[in-house]
Amino acid sequence: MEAEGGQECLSCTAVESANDCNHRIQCDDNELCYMHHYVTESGTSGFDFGCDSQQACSRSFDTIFGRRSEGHHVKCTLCCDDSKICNEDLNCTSTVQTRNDIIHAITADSNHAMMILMTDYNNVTKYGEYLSFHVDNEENAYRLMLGKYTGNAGDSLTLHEGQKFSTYDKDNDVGSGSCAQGSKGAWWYRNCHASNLNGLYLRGQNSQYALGVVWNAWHGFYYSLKTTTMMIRKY
Ligand SMILES: [Ca+2]
Repeated sequence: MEAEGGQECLSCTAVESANDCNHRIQCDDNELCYMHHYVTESGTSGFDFGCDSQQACSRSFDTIFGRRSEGHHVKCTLCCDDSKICNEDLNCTSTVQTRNDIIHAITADSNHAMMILMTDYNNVTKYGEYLSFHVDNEENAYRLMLGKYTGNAGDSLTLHEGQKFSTYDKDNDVGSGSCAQGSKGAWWYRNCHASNLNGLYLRGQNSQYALGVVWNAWHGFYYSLKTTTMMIRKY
C-alpha cells in the first residue's frame, strides 16, 4: 500500500462484525494504511486494515502481511468463511488469491527485504530482517527463499529457507506427519519448526511445546509472543 500520511484508510479496530468493520478512519501523518493477513486459531484466514506505526514507516517497510497481537487473532473473522477472503472493501469474495499469492506477486520482480518485528509480554520489541526475501508461486507451494539475517531477535527462520508452505489441509513439509496440524499453524515447516508465527495465541509462557506464536531463538518453544508483524521493503 502507499506509505502516505494523512490518508483515509479502511479500518477494523476491534472485534467487530463484518458490517461494523466496513468503515473508514484517517491515519496520522506519521502513519500509513496497512492491510494484513491473519490466521485464527480455527484456521480461518482473512485480512484487516488500519493505520500502522511510525516505526514501520521510518523503516520504509511498505507491505505488512502477517501480524499477530491481542485481538487480531479474532478480528473480523466474521467477514468470511474458510473458503473466502476479504477484499479491500472487506467484502467476502470467492477469489482463490491468498496471502501467499499476493506476497509472491510483490516479491517476484526485484530484491526485497522482509523484517519481523516481535514484542513479548515485557513489552520488549526485537526484530529479525532477511535480505533476498521471496515467496514462490502456488505451483511450487509458496516456497520460502531467504538471504542473510540481521537483527537482535536471533535467527529462527533460516531453518525454513527452501521449504514449502504447509497448512492444515496441505502437508508440504519434509516430515512424515503434518507439521501444520501438529504445530497448530500454517508456516514454511521443515520437520517441524524454529518459528511458528501463525501458531496458537497462548499469551507468553505456557506448557504447550512449540504450539504458540514461537520464535525459538528469543524465547524458546514454551513462549507465545504478544505481537508479531512481518513487513516487506524493496531495496
Ligand atoms: Ca509431512
